[in-house]
Amino acid sequence: MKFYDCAIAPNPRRARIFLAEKGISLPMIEVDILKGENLTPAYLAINPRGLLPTLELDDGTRFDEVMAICRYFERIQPSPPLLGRNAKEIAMVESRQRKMEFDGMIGGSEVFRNQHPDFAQRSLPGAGGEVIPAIPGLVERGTQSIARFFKWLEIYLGEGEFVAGDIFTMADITALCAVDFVAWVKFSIPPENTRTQAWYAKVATRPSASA
Ligand SMILES: N[C@@H](CCC(=O)N[C@@H](CS)C(=O)NCC(=O)O)C(=O)O
Repeated sequence: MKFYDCAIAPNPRRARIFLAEKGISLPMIEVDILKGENLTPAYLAINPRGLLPTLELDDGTRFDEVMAICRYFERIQPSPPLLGRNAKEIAMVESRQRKMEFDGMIGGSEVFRNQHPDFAQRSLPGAGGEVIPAIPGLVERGTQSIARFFKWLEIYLGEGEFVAGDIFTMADITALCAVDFVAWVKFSIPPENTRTQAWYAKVATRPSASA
């Protein structure tokens, strides 16, 4: 197997943390997004959408999308469970994970990509040969998504020790990566969100967080 990675990028990090929690190590192939290596013919032959991460199985099958990669490993190595232990938990992890991804990761991406000069013509991730100019108004909308992200994260953490209940799951991994990602564009956990502050201190110091 091979894992096509980009060390600084937040989505590959979600998958790396998941793998580290499961104790799985894979050969990693670094593809530098800032240098545009993901848009070269060599990488587009591996992933025609130019996205990271991508997993390649020993039989040559390749697929991207963090959740697809995580589901694959959850099935072949269920322990420790990171996507829920029963029907109710599976639904809760899915629901919360998506909200952390949409509000936090995508909100952060809207702000970052629509104001960073390196992405002025690459405002959506990946490639298809198109030019996708930045839309300044999306910085404002992304800002609102990030506010939602912090608001709901604090509410969820009032219901249990972790984002989707009493055990650490993929919902925590995505939320952690989103908190660290939105810091790139100068957003941080509001000081009054004390549950989130305490949760962050705990999850950011797990060994997997530095994966
Ligand atoms: N929904 C995808 C998102 C993948 C994604 O957006 N990856 C970014 C890195 S964080 C990327 O490949 N960017 C390529 C680019 O900016 O051209 C997933 O969950 O894997």
